[in-house]
Amino acid sequence: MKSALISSHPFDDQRPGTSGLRKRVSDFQVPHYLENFLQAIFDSQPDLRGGTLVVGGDGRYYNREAIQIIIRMAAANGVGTLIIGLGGLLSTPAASCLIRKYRANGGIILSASHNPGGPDGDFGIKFNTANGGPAPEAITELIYACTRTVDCYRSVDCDAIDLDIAGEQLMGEMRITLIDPVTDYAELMSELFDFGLIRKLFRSGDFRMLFDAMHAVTGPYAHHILEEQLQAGAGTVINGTPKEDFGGGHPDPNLVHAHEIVERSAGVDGVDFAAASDGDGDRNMILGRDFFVTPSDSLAVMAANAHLIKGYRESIHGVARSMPTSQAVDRVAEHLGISCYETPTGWKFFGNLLDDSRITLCGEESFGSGSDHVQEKDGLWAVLFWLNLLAVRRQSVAEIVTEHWQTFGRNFYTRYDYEGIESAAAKALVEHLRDQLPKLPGSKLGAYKVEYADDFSYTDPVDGSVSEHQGIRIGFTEGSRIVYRLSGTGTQGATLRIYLEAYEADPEKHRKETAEVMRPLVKIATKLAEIEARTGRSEPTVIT
Ligand code: VG1
Ligand code: CO
Repeated sequence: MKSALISSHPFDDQRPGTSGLRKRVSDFQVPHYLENFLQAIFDSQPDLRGGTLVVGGDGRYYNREAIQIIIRMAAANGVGTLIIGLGGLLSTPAASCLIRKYRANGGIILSASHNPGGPDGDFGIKFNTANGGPAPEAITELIYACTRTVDCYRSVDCDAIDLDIAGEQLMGEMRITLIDPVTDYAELMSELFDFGLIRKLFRSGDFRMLFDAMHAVTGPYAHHILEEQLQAGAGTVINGTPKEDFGGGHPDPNLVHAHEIVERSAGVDGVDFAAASDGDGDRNMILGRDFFVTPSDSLAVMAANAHLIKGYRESIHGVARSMPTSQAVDRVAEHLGISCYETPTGWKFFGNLLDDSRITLCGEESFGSGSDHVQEKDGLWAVLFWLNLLAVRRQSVAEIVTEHWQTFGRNFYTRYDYEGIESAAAKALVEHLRDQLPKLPGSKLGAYKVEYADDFSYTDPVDGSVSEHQGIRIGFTEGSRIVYRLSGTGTQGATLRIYLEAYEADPEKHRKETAEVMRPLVKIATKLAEIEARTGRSEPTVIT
């Protein structure tokens, strides 16, 4: 089979963001655009030559075409073995699981996560390293540097591979293995959680759950694990067939986009437990009857109860959260006498801490949590963790969380997103905030006194690498916080995120509405950043 060198020209917009390179589908369809980025991966990762590469995606529009391009370019770039999920499907955590299990040299995951799909939607590509985790900044920067000079790429000319037939085949000297995307992942889950006990919970007859796969990749995983292995009953999984356009929806598991399970877990007839996952299966939303568990609380509850769960019974080494995530888990860590790390947004920053066994559990406010079982956040894992916990404690979700608050206090939390604002205005807004930082400490904003104000910088404790400008933090003396940062996953204009947190120790006040508690902080945050004047927006696009 002959490998050809095809000439192209460098694109200047291929710097990966928070989680890989994300663009409109139409951008990826520009001739040579995807190919150039792939060549940059192959050029910067010499271990892939003769090595093993895992490939799969969330099934969105252009997934199959992109995989055929990867196959041809992998063969031309001397990859030894390609492991591909049948049908081109792999959830992000399942890809991480396969990279680790089969000791691959890396993986390529095709996904734009929770961003909408379809011909007019988004597409994305992420490179994961041999530890199974998202490439750290040093590597994404190297890939980016390569994209700046790539003016040709290698590919072979051959017929498309049938992605729907399991088994092995050869393409020239490269071995291609198409494997069931669910099997290995499901096996790992059964090692971590007490499937017998969860089955008992479902058999008891007084426990009902719903899982919304949002027409995205977790459908097959959830059908197999929840309905077949755990016998949760047919109909437990809704929207369980992956569609190229996610049924026209927005595969983002939050109260707005996963509203069907919000409705079906409400009221006396509501199910006891409901959950959803995103496009690529790494996010999760957890609901009880009439009860929403914030992702920050979910992480804290998991840490406090890990000793009750089979795979975490021995001990947890430590925990980590992204900087904007609420400090609920910090209080648990303190109570347990374990370390708690605060990292920049994005899973790649947990990688070294997990590899170095400094942490066992970690999470982000953006509906992501995970552990050292893989090197990615993991939606179904979080759902199974909660199921296992409910099976052990035999209490409702609401009871478990309110008891947690009684012990540790409650961190009220909310996030305001202003999507699609003009990039220049967003940049200027952040600059304006940065300029105010030196004079803020000690000053009063409303009824609050500023304790610290900074632009978050992180020094990785394992390799010493420094990541600057990771978000503006303003902390108040009584424990509340305001955080501002610009999203690194959007594809149009800029998205400003404002994260607000307020701590309340008094159980009498835990039942208050979040919106009510947050009102004074919202006022301060929007005024300080001059949101309306600078962006023309009086309201955020989404509140979570
Ligand atoms: C967002 C979230 C971040 C998450 C990232 C990828 O990034 O805030 O916590 O790690 O998405 O998640 P940003 O830069 O837009 O705030 V996923 O599920 O898209 O892989
Ligand atoms: Co995702």
